[in-house]
Amino acid sequence: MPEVSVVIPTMNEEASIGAVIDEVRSALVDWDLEILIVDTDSRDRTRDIAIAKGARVVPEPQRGYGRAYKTGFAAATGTFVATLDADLTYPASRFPDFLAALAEDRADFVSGDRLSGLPDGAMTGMHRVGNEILNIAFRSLYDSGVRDSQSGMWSFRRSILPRLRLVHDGMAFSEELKVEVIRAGFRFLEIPIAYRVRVGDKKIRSVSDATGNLMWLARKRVGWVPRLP
Ligand SMILES: Nc1nc2c(ncn2[C@@H]2O[C@H](COP(=O)(O)OP(=O)(O)OP(=O)(O)O)[C@@H](O)[C@H]2O)c(=O)[nH]1
Ligand SMILES: [Mg+2]
Repeated sequence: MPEVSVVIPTMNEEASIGAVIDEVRSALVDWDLEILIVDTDSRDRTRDIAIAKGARVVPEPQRGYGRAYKTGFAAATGTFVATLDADLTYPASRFPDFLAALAEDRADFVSGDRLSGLPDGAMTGMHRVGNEILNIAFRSLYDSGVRDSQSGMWSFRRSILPRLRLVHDGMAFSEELKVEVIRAGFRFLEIPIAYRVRVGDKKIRSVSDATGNLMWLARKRVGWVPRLP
């Protein structure tokens, strides 16, 4: 059993996936790793590049960021799970700090906080405002101090997964995961990270995804969400 499963969702990320896998490997040289890409029908060289770099491809034909993560988590075998986007935005070099917090039992779930020290130009103004609206909603609905509710760079012990009720298939999965971690009473730690400008085309529809995420936060708060299959 590997120590760490790195799970990366991909959909047409040939411009960056190779460099992301290289960064992950050099950051985690001291750890026994498996790298899984969960791929939804990439029509470019994403899968070939990932295989050439020693990653395992887990196909997930149904679209959705949350769907990809649920499939990836089910396929992971490591003691720890670590995640990030395939677009070179998140600094894999910080994974050792994330894993140290878990291994030293300072936290049960670690999330990268992109917003505390955001470099100029890493996010558009709209993207930033959208994030802040969602963060204010998250903090007030869930009475928590979460700084970056939409971050997608996480590390946690795989053994906590059965305690989390994860149902969302889309972009709201990111906030749902954090809600579930906090509700289950796990210790949630945010580490400030340096977010970078995306390589390749984005896959989100900013306004409709942000509106959907806001609705989901409210629905989840009152329990108006689908049951687990
Ligand atoms: N397997 C799979 N991966 C997806 C899907 N949608 C997005 N992704 C991946 O999930 C990650 C996040 O998507 P992004 O387009 O980067 O979304 P974002 O980070 O919210 O937006 P940016 O800030 O513009 O990067 C990327 O690695 C995508 O390739 C999907 O339907 N299936
Ligand atoms: Mg991204």
